[in-house]
Amino acid sequence: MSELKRHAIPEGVETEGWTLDVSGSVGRPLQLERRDLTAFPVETFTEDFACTEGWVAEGLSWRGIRLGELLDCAAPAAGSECALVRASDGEYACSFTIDRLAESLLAVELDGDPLPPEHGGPARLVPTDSDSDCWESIKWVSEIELGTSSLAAESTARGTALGRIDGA
Ligand SMILES: Nc1nc2c(c(=O)[nH]1)N[C@H]1C(S)=C(S)[C@@H](COP(=O)(O)O)O[C@H]1N2
Ligand SMILES: [Mo]
Repeated sequence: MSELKRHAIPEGVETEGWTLDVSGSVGRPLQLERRDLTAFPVETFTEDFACTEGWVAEGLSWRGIRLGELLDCAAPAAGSECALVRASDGEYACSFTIDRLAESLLAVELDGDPLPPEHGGPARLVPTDSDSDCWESIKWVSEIELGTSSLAAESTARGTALGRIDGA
């Protein structure tokens, strides 16, 4: 298979009036709308995406903003080491070190088209390191909360993804 799998868009996901909050230990909290993203430079990142459920989508070409650019605007407080990235499908959340998050893309295009809502549009967090897990590619990103490493305890993404396998 060479395409992402199509999953239903969960209830409560708002793709029309999308906003992204950057909150927590920042000097300047942000609330961004889709059009605010056009102020940032875009980059392309190409990868094969593999899900632990056993499927692969080859050669995906993501285009979006390097998260570090966004984080700089929010002026992270000294000592911010971790971020919890939340999505609008219920309790879905995943923690990242700030350094890893800064290297990730906030993707708004996939293979040359605007990122479709069924794949997380308008914006999906795409880690750019080679050993990322499928649940870290976060669809419908709604909030990035900066803080200490204690935020990692609030991660639900891994459990949600692995629970889909156990329950299969
Ligand atoms: N918000 C959110 N993002 C998510 C998930 C999810 O349930 N909610 N599932 C993850 C997992 S486990 C996979 S494999 C991919 C699936 O991406 P796709 O639906 O575009 O195929 O989304 C990831 N991102
Ligand atoms: Mo997955």
